[in-house]
Amino acid sequence: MHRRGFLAAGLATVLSGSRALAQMKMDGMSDMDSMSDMGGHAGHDMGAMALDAAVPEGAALRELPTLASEAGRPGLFKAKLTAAPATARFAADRDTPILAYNGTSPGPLIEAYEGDRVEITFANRIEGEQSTIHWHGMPVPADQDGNPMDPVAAGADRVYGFELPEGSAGSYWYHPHPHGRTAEQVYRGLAGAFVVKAKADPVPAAYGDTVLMFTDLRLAADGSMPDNTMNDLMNGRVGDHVLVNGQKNPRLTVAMGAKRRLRLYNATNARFLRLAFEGAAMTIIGTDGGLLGKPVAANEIMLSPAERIELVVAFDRAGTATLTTLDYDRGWMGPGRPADAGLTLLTVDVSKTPGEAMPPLPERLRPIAPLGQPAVSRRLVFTETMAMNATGMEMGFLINGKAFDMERVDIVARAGETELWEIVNQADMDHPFHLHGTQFQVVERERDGKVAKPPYLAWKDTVNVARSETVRLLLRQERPGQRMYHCHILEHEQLGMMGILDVEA
Ligand SMILES: [Cu+2]
Repeated sequence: MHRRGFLAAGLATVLSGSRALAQMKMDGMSDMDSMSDMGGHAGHDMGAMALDAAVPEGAALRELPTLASEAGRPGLFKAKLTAAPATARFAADRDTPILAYNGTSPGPLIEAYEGDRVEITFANRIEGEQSTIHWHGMPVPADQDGNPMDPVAAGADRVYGFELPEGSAGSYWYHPHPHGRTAEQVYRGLAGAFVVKAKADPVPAAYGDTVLMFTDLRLAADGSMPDNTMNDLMNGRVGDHVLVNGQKNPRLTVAMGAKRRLRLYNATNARFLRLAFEGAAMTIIGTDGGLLGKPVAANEIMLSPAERIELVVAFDRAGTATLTTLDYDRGWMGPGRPADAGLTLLTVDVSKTPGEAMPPLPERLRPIAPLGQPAVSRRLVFTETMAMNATGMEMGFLINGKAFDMERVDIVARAGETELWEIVNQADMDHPFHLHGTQFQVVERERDGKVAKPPYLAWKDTVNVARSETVRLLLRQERPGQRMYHCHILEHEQLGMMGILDVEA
């Protein structure tokens, strides 16, 4: 098998180019059905029900365990993260072999402060596989960022060390990024939240601060996690159960009138989460890279894979409030499109008795300065290809016509210079674009000739680029070294939709 491809030997038709893909979608998927017969996961319609193990719902929401610092003094966060096989209980009566950081999935919550130095020893105890830890969204030096070019061998340890600059408070995360194994290591359980706290936080402490990390579980009847199928490689792996902090539809109890600060993380490989809070009022206060300039009321939010959003949710009505999914069509290929709408991810019981009065949310949160005029403009075009080779069909996910090559630098930039990046999606699926090393500002979206400005200025490290859409963003890399940019549907990244940016001092 080609390292970037996958095979569909049952396909009789020779297809090439993304138009062929679109044609297949319109043709009623007869070819794709034969693919799923060969092992493609068909979602909820074909055989999947028989395969599924039931996952119980409704237990009290677990807050993520925090990683304790061993430094014994403020200003230094020092700890160890061990990636290793572990066992989880998702179904009531059987164990699931997973991969875990320090025995838990999601991994332990890391909380540190702006200005802190971080030193984390990573122990890779995954048998026979290299790994890394990528500090997703964080302003860390290139050689500490867990690039695929810097693998940690099975059985080896390494220390990641970096400073958290002033102004870097935000909702980041950590996950593996080894060459060719990222998708599998993440869906088997390796991901955790890293919250950088501000020394002076404008959000009232009375709201609490709770991480809700969404992952996406597929469970076979024996409790195991099935391997990726061809359908997964094409669409990205979507599971059968969306979990919150490892639990299905957990319950949270709050007093009437309570306001809660919630940090929502899409840590799934490939599931798009369009969400609404029924029975409670949402206000967006932050994105990937921290707080907005001012709060923005929202009826619904959209989290594509790897995105985060910070909310204040007001529970002003007694009874039940639910965080539910809405339908979102991200350009599914072939059969087995998962049922996106109507899943309840979290249930909140709001008591009849009012709680203590909550302080108001400030009208201003923190200033965000626009990045200003770019010195350089770049254009990145995303395409999908499908072609026959000697052994079968091969699918490619490309940027500017090229699949990822670890030996090739795709873009050379200069540290400290503002750039305009235009991400053009000419493919048939949405692709969430992620860049390492810095936070960017989305300035414009264009689709069918219509140009729209984003509703608010925000710091982002991941942005969805819908099919046929162009997203323009401004960015500045402050530190030299090699940085990855890629689609955060992890199966697409693995099949080639990634490049290397070399930032020169
Ligand atoms: Cu993609």
